[in-house]
This record gives sequence, structure tokens and C-alpha cells, in this order.
Amino acid sequence: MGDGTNCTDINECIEPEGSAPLCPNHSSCINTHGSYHCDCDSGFKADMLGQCNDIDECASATNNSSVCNTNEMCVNEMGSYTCMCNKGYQRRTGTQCLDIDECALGKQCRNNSYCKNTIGSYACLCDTGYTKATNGQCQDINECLLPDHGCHSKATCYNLDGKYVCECNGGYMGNGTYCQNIDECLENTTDCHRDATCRDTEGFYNCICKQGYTGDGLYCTDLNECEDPNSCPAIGSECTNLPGSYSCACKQGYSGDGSQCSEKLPLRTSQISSRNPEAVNSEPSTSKNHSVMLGLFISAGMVAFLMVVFVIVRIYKRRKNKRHTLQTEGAANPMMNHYIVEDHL
Ligand SMILES: [Ca+2]
Ligand SMILES: [Ca+2]
Ligand SMILES: [Ca+2]
Ligand SMILES: [Ca+2]
Repeated sequence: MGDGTNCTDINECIEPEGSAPLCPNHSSCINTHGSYHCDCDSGFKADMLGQCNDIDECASATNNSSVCNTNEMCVNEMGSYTCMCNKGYQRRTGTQCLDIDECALGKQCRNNSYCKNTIGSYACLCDTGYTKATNGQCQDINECLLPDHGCHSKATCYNLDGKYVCECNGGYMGNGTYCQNIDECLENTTDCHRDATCRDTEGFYNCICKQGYTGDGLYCTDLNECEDPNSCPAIGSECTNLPGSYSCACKQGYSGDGSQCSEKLPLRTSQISSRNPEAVNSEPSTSKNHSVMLGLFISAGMVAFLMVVFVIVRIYKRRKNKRHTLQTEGAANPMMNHYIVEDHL
């Protein structure tokens, strides 16, 4: 403007009050000699129509040239943008976004689980012995249903809340993962009867009544062997029941050791047989006794025969001597011959 000889530039950017702005929003008016232009503000870009639109810096960023640092996210704003820490991160030192340790901040997990911090997040992991169910809850694992629970074959697995135990079965001892047979007989912890023998077995023990006793082992009573007629089979033998045993002895009027009794032999003190009658059978046999008796019988017969012969011989000699005496006396006395004849007759 001017008088024609002196012209001065008009600063269009100085707008009269109340007039419409020369430049669009988000732009600035730049006065130039003889003109002006509108420059979009920082963060804005002019479009075809000359309007200044916000630049989306976040959208323009590529993976290789992120406008924000690691662990940050870009948030576009009008004419600008900001970089905010990703979720789970916090701007603590300088400008870096670092992981938040939620567990250290007291993040609570549900029952039977514990908090474990992760980079950019955290997790609630089930405690040992629990597993996450479909509802997200940590539920007890029944380890006893698993094939590798580790209990010994002679142990029983008991499932407990969050754990399990292995206990050796009755008759076995150990820590459950290893069990060994208890020798109850050696430890003298049985209820066997005093007249029973304890016999250890795998996982248990047996009580067996001793020989000469009868019962179930827990209670034993003496066996009355004399009720069996075969206990003392010899004729003249008498059975006597004893606690856990019996004896065979010859009755009065018999002699022998009880396993063999003789009626004719002199009486002698009876011998008590051993518990095992078979052991007695090792004594002289029946045939041997018979031989002795036969010998004695023959001897007695021969003695009797000799005595008869001796008596006959004596009688014969006596008669012979008497006849000789009479013949001698008869020669001197005829009366005697008559007597001899009569005697002879
Ligand atoms: Ca974290
Ligand atoms: Ca369990
Ligand atoms: Ca045993
Ligand atoms: Ca008996």
C-alpha cells in the first residue's frame, strides 16, 4: 500500500479484529514481501485443500523406525504424540520403561497358587501338588492315581491336599518309598501261644503249635496221644499222656522198655519212651526176644531130659547091686534062694 511512489508491504498476517483468519487452523501466517503464506504448525500437514491436518506419527512409524523406545507404545495426539510405557512397564529410571514387579508390589494370587513376576507381566502359578483346573482354580493333584507316585509295591498311597504320603503296609517297615518285611518272630511282637512256634512270612507270620500240641497257633493245647491206640501198640504196654508228649511203659507184670513188653521176663523198671515212638524202635527187635525165649525153653527141656535119664540110671544101678548081694547071700543060705525066686516073681 502507499501513494504510488512509496509502496510498503502489507502484513496480511495482522488481521483486523473481527475478521476471519487468513490461515486455517493449526497453521501460522507468515508474512512475506508483497504476500504471505500459511505454514502448518508442527505436527500438522497441509492437505490438498490447504487445511492443516494432524500427522499421525504413530501410524507413520514403521517397525524399523519406531517413534517410541522399547517397551513403549505410541499414542497419537492432535499435532503431537506421546510414548507411553506398555502395560506392565513403568518409567522409573530416566526415560526407560522397565518391567513392574507386580509380585513385589503385593499382587495377590488365589488359593494354592503363588505369584511369579514376568517381563511385562506376572503369573499366578499353582503350588506344588496342585494343578490349574478349567475354572482357573488350582486344585489338588491326586498323585496316587499317577503311575509314578513312587510308593513302594508294599506300601499304600494316601492322597492329601497338596501332597500325598506313602505308608508301608502292615507287616512291612520303611519310609514308604522302600518297605521291607518285618520279622515279627525276631522282634517277638507276635501273639503266638507259648506252646507254638513262630514262623516269619513275607508281610506276616504264622503261629504253629509245637509237636505234641494242637490248636490254631494263637492257642495251643496238649495233644492226648493216648486217645490213639496206635501210640503204644505193644501188648502189655500202657500209654501215659504228658504235656506236649506221652510215654509208653510196660504194665505191672511185664518187662520191657514200653515199646516191647515181655510177660515172662523178670520185672524191671519201665523205661519212658521218647516223644517219638519210632526212636524207641531202634532197641532190640521182637524177633531177637523170641530167639532168647526159645533158647531158654530148649535149655530147660534138655536139663529135664538129663534129669530123667539120671534118675533111670540110678534106679537101674540100685537094683543091679541089690540082686548081686542076694545071690551072694543065697549061696550060703538055701532059704534065701527061695526068697530071691519069690522076689523075682
Ligand atoms: Ca512384570
Ligand atoms: Ca494330593
Ligand atoms: Ca513278616
Ligand atoms: Ca500230650
